Amino acid sequence: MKKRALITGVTGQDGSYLSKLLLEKGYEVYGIQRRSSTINTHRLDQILKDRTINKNFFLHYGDLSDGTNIVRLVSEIQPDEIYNLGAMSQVQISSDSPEYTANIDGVGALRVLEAIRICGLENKTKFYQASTSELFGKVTEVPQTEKTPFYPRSPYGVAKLYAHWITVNYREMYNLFACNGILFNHESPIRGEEFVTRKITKMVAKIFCGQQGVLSLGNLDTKRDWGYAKEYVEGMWLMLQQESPGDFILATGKSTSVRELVELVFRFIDIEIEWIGERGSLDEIGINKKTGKLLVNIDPRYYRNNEVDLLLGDPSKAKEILGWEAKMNVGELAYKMLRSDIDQINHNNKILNISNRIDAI
Ligand code: NAP
Ligand code: G4F
Repeated sequence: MKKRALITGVTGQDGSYLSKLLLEKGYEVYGIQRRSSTINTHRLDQILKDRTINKNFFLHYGDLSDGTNIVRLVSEIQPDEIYNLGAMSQVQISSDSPEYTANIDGVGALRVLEAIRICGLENKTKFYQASTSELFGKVTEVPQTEKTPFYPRSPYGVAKLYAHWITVNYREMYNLFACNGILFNHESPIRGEEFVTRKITKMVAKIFCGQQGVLSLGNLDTKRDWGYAKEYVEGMWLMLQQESPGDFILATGKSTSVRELVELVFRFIDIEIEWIGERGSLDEIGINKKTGKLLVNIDPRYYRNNEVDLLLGDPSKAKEILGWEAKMNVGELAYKMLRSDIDQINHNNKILNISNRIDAI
């Protein structure tokens, strides 16, 4: 019998990488897809077109707000593993929709855990919760470990805090094999375009391909621990393959500011950014040092009321117990994303070389 995995959030960045990984490992993969008026499966196109693996891949309509739907799917599929990746995952937007975020990101996890219990699968189904470094919020220590106290700073972070603790509670109350993956930011060429890394690589790709544009950003001086999503989904899987369940940080152990990331991505296209104006003010701009052309400005709409200033994870526990370690550094990651964004714009395949200065990072 093939192992069966059920994935919520299958159409997202992590859902698509995890589906591919599990299919390659010989699983049957069942994904919960939201009904939408536009097609939302573009990240799954490769799998859907690949005859060698798509026969083991099944999509079902559902939603984390719909408890009966989840119970029915869990009852029909009888999964060995459930990965709860579905979420309203944009931190800033969670302030516009705090109640929805609590319902999906917080209570949604409870609905999946209850479905396991209602179906009597406590001894069969292992559960992974997509927990997050946003829980550390206003950090109380650097770097953050599994023992660092939580201090979330957004409706997203607070909703995820509920999901995190209800997962721990179901593990302790019902002896469920339930793990929280406390993942630091992880990106890829299929990262959502409203996240800062992809926003930067997409705009720099446009500029490189001769299109007009200025990169409008918020706070340039926040720092994130950015890793490669494809490596992180392997860590999720490893958590569910251990003898006993637990909570694990996945991170690179290095952090970079938004400002540094902007500079490095522009450097790939041989542009050096010069910052002008008071550092950290709304008037600060970034220009092309050689030509004086405006390339970066600050838009207050992207500033956050409750900013999380610095995230830096200590992944030692994952290394020691899971044997997991991040391999790709932020420079290689940014290069990969930029290359992919250029290739998407450059349909006629004109050869466009960007300088690969990863070594300089
Ligand atoms: P993503 O690309 O935004 O994907 C989120 C997924 O959740 C999408 O498939 C989305 O469906 C689905 N979803 C949204 N609302 C839903 C609902 N009401 N019911 C069911 N599904 C719903 O996020 P990601 O980057 O892959 O992240 C995966 C998970 O890890 C999320 O829970 C996120 O909060 C968490 N996380 C991410 C990071 C990171 O850096 N990427 C770090 C820590 C934790 P549509 O495609 O229809 O929108
Ligand atoms: O790319 P971001 O929107 O990611 P953020 O808020 O760190 O959240 C991501 O990582 C979390 C893990 O720590 C996940 F749980 C969550 O689901 C999501 O995947 O913003 C990164 C930083 C922030 O400090 C933000 O203020 O970049 C700063 N920033 C500056 N200008 C911007 C912008 N962020 C966005 N999205 N857009 C800007 O223009």
